[in-house]
Order: sequence, then C-alpha cells, then structure tokens
Amino acid sequence: MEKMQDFLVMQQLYRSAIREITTKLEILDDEFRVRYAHNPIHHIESRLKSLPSILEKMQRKGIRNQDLAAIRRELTDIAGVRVICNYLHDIYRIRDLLVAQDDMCLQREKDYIKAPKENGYRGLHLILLVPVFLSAEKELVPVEIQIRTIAMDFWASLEHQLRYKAWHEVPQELHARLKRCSDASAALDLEMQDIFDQLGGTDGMPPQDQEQVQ
Ligand code: 0O2
Repeated sequence: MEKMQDFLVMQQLYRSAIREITTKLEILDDEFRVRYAHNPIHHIESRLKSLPSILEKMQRKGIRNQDLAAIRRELTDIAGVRVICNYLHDIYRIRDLLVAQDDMCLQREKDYIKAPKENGYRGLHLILLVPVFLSAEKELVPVEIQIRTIAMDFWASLEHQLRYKAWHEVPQELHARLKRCSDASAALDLEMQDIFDQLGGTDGMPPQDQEQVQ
C-alpha cells in the first residue's frame, strides 16, 4: 500500500514535468503564429510510462533492483513528449529555443535525423531535466522529448504497428522496403522545406543552428 502511494507520488511528479514542457512548447508555437504567421508545431503528444512498461524495461535492461529510486535513476523515459513539427528546420528551431531556456538542462541528445537508425527510424531525441516546484522542494525531472516531422512520424507510427502486427519480427525482405519508405519520407521533408523556403516562409524568423541542419 505504502509502495503504491510512493508510485502515485512519482507519477504526479512526472505528469507535472510533462505539463511544464507542453506549456513551454505551446507558448513557443503560439508566439511563432503571432509574430511570423507560422506554426512550427503540428501537434504534441505525451504519455506517462505505465507500471507494466516500466517493469518490463527494467527487466530488459537486466536491472534486478526495481525499487522506485532505481527506476528513477535508470529510466529517463518515464515522462515522454512527442512534438510533431511541420518542417525539418522547425525541429532544430524548437530544439534550440527549448534548450536555451535558462531553467532547462539538456542531459542527453540523440540525432537520428543526421544519423538515422539502420532500419530507417528518424527523429531528434532529447532528455531534458525539467524543474518541478512542489510544496516543500524543487525536483529536477527527466523528460524524453522526441521531435519529428509529420513524415517521420507517419513512418515511425506505421513501422511500429507493422512490427507489432508481425509479433516484433518483420520478415527480412520487408526491411529493405521499409528502409526505402524512410528514404522517400526524408526526400519529401527536404522538398517540402525547400518549397516553404522559396515562398519566403522563414523570412524574419530567428535562425536555427545551421550546423545541425544538413
Ligand atoms: P515507447 O512506448 O514508444 O516510449 P533508452 O530509453 O535510452 O534506454 P534507447 O533505445 O537508447 O533506450 O532509446 P532511443 O533509441 O533514444 O528511443 C527509444 C524510443 O524512440 C522508443 O520508445 C520509440 O518511441 C522510439 N524509437 C526508437 N527507435 C525506433 C524505431 O526503430 N521505430 C519506431 N517506430 N520507434 C523507435 P520505446 O521504448 O520503444 O517505447
């Protein structure tokens, strides 16, 4: 009973961190709409990892000690926020603006856009430490943020469904076709970005880190 209460308290903490990040993202998107008549964000999704998923992941990582302190230490994706952007450059713009906020601390970054996974998965993953102010103290809570374009999200969602449908094992010959679909979606992202730029879409907007954009 006591453990369950501790788990509920932990969930409340991670849920609060999700709200903090979501509000920050909505404020940025709103500002861009008003200042530049452009919404960088198409939509935002979020999820709190369920207890069975947490225990399954701890087991998968081979961690025997499954008390709450170990869970909080080992898992950085208990709170997850997925940001679906309209254009490729919006991803890095949102990333830069979020990371630049002085209460945000970037703990880890994986750029699967610059270096896609072997199967074709693309997306920018950040682990941000988000301050949550409680009645007695301030807690820094890790939140996994996945930033993708609509095309990247389309591919990842269907690939995930297909893997599930095939009981986690996609036949070998279909891997190459899935990878080709990912390449096609990457080409689509570049083309749509170029069309947007040609129409002066980025005029006046703060530049994103050019280093990160191919
Ligand atoms: P869910 O329910 O989607 O959250 P770590 O979390 O750091 O211990 P890892 O593998 O280093 O583990 O994390 P990574 O690769 O940075 O990101 C894991 C998450 O990214 C996955 O979460 C997926 O959401 C997404 N992802 C990563 N690779 C793929 C892929 O090949 N296809 C699809 N569709 N999604 C992917 P989970 O843990 O699967 O669960």
